[in-house]
Amino acid sequence: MTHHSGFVSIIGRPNVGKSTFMNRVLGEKIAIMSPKAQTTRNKINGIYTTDDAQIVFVDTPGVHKPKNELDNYMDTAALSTLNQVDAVLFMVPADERPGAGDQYIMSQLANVTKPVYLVVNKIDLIQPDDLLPFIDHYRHGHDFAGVYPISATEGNNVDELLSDLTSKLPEGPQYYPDDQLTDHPEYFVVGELIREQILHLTEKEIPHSAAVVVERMKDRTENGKLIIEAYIIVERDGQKAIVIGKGGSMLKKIGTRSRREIELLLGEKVNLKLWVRVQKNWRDNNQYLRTLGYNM
Ligand code: GDP
Ligand code: K
Ligand code: MG
Repeated sequence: MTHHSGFVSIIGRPNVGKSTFMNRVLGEKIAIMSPKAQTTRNKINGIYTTDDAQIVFVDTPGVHKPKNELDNYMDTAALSTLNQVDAVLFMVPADERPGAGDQYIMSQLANVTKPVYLVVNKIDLIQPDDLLPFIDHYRHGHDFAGVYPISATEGNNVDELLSDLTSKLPEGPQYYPDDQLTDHPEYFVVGELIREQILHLTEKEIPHSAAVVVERMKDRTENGKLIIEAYIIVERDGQKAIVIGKGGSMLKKIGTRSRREIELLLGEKVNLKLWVRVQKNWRDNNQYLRTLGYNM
């Protein structure tokens, strides 16, 4: 039996379900998900391993119009993958009309020589009849290697897409061990799980203004718990007050919920210590972006 391996980039507008799809394929949460745009800020590699293939999925930030240096970083992170991978999944939502954002991504796809698949996600939200004209519209814009209507949340058609994709990847060895799900360090995923709760629990500009830095996750307390110390970075004093909440109530909620997720990820008990820091305009500060791991 021949073994296939390669990198596959998942690209599309914010909120079409890229991270949800990758997590479904991996069977575990590697990339955080939320109904808010810009949930995914970095490229997240998810490693999918079967007997005859290993696919490294590159979950990218949604491509959108840049308003600051962080936005620029996110667009570059997404689009720069296009010619570095062995195949591309272009994901669009079945429940929304094609828009300017999709047109822009299509124009970028024109230069891609590797197979590009059109993945129409969220088919659970529409009537099957509504699908064909929709697909036709995209088909006119690119010669796709395949078209797959799927539901990332319910799983329809995902296996079919995976086996087609596998057959198109180059022959190659297994690069990572069977049980490795991502090549990001654990502290990165831990920081993301904390940021996910901030996305879910806060409103307006806070989700976009917040970053998380995990400073320490090693030593154990006497009762055997892993101590994790992390900072939530915001841009203004007012935001700090909101993230802390009345009598610390919001910070406590963020801490409790993310601790549960971190314990699931790591499979051990955690003592999570959270602080909030103000760093003015960090999203426009290239040097600070680098210290947060958003490396241009
Ligand atoms: P991303 O920004 O493209 O990574 O999108 P996310 O994976 O963060 O998902 C955005 C929102 O769409 C979340 O609220 C998901 O639960 C939802 N979503 C993703 N896939 C599906 C799907 O197949 N069906 C439905 N109904 N919702 C979905
Ligand atoms: K999202
Ligand atoms: Mg995402």
